[in-house]
Amino acid sequence: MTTHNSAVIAEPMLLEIYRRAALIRVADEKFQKMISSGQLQILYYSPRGQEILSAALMTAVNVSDYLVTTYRGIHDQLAKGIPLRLLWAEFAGKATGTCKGKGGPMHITHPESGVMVTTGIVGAGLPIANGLALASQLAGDGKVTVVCFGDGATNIGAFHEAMNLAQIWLLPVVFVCQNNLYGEHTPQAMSTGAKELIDRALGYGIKGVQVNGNDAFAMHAAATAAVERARAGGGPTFIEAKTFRFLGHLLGDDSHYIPAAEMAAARAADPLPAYRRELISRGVDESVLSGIDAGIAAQVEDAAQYALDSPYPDTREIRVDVLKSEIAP
Ligand SMILES: Cc1ncc(C[n+]2csc(CCOP(=O)(O)OP(=O)(O)O)c2C)c(N)n1
Ligand SMILES: [Mg+2]
Repeated sequence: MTTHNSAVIAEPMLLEIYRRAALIRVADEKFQKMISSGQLQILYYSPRGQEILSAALMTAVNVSDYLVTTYRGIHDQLAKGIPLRLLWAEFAGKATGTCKGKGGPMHITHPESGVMVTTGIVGAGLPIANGLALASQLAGDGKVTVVCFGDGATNIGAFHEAMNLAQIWLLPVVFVCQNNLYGEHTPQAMSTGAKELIDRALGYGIKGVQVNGNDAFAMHAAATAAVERARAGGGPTFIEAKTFRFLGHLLGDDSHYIPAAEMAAARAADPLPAYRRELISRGVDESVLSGIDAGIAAQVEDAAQYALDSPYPDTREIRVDVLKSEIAP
């Protein structure tokens, strides 16, 4: 497994990874507060613990590159660059959201940021990503599609079909398995015969990379290599990025099925504070990071208030955007 890669990442990029990861962390905490206090009534799948993975991954792609992600996708969506206000408003079901409040948290879509689909159907994103990548290949537009999914998704038929087809057609797609070791309440060993998920790539002749997803340097390097390879016509890569979810499957889950020692060890190695310490040890001034933190805190408060103040969609909107040729209200 790849951990700390010695490849040098320039300081602006290191700070950008920090900014995106910190934004995810603060937004996640605010979402939790709003849900616990009843200001927001949604099912919430926290990405807590997986912030660095997304930030390091999405800084390896362009805004115009495509992303397909899942219900546990707020880290990916924010790291890809969806404006915070629009994301928050969509989570709150408001007319100012990315999908005019009609998609909700499970269906975040914002093509302007390259976020093409968010799906609640486990494994469903992979064939869709192939479709996007095929369109790019045919158009020759040079775009790469990244699709994120969990370890549990690697047991779904669509995963296997999509991996096979992507390799045969050398599609410009990067399959990123965010392996947090659990699917709902089931540990990987109880649902999956293969010990290492990376081995699944072998069966399809796909290049497989196993990486510590919580290590920003290793994750960014692995993602950059996979994206460059796809863009150059080299075909797909399967990245197994090891990580951990700190708050169970969805908000309110007490994680009783996770051994206490496993949870404690994961929390002690919380990737975001570890990355912050690493940056300081590399000479980044703490005041620079604190300045980023302060800006994010204000941005999050602003977005949350924007969502609360925004109106719900008009009921006449219900039949609009359903079909390509819209039905007039
Ligand atoms: C096809 C399908 N089967 C089952 C479910 C119910 N379900 C929702 S999330 C989930 C667990 C998926 O785990 P994983 O892929 O590891 O993602 P994680 O939640 O850990 O990020 C399951 C089984 C579903 N949404 N879709
Ligand atoms: Mg999982």
